[in-house]
Parts: sequence; structure tokens; C-alpha cells
Amino acid sequence: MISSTIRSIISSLAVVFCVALAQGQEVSKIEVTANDQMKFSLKRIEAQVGKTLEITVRNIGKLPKASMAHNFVILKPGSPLLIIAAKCHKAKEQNYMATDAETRAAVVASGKLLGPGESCVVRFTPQTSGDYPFLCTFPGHCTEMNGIIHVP
Ligand SMILES: [Cu+2]
Repeated sequence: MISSTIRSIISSLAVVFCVALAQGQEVSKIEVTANDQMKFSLKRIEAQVGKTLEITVRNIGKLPKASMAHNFVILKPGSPLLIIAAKCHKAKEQNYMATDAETRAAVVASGKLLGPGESCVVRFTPQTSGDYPFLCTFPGHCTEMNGIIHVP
């Protein structure tokens, strides 16, 4: 009697554990392209709390990296996008990713600076709901190359 109760508790715990495991492994994959006209192919992306979003970022342009490169930087909701962008513009030696405390605190995920034909994968698992701004930090790009990852 007792042992069967224990067995049923253990088996229901196992089910809960497996469901949790399956949820943790859930990944949604999307692709975002960036081009020579300073445009991302998406301005708005949907994501879910606790679910990993795997974004393949592809630079489909042809212009040389020195004059037209792109990256994909995701910020916490409410981050000062223009201030972060201005700091990154000055960080040429760091591939336009500033390393000061404010920027590091604001950035939740980012990918490398992409020249023509290059791509990278940016993984992001939102922990709270909100509108997460994303941008390209190459100088002069953020006013065109920005958008929102909406997490309801
Ligand atoms: Cu760009």
C-alpha cells in the first residue's frame, strides 16, 4: 500500500520533470537578414518567456565590411537605445560593442560584426515579459536598423 503510493508519487514526479525538461528545450528559430540599404528584414519579432529564440542573422549585402557591416544587439526593455548606440559607435576597436558598465548591463544578447555574406546565430531566452529593443551598432545604422522583440 505504502510502496504503491510512493511509486505513484515517483512516477508523477517523473512526468513533471520530463515536461519541464521538454519545455526547457523548446527553441524557436528565425532568420533576420541585413542589407546594404541599412535594413533588417524584420522590425518586430515575437518571443515567449522561458523559450529560447535562436536568431540567425545574415548580412546579404555586398559592400565591404569597413563601410557597411552589421551586427544584432538585443537590449533589456527600457534601455536607452540612442545612448548605447552612441557609445558603441566610438568602440571601433571592439567591433562597435562598447564595454562600459551601462552597456554591459543593458545588453542581453549580441552577435559578431558581419561583413558581406557572413552570418551568425544569436540565442536569447527572455526571463520576463516586455519589449526588448534590438539594433545594429555600426555607426549611423541604428536609426534605420532597429526593432522590437515583443514578449507578452
Ligand atoms: Cu548595420
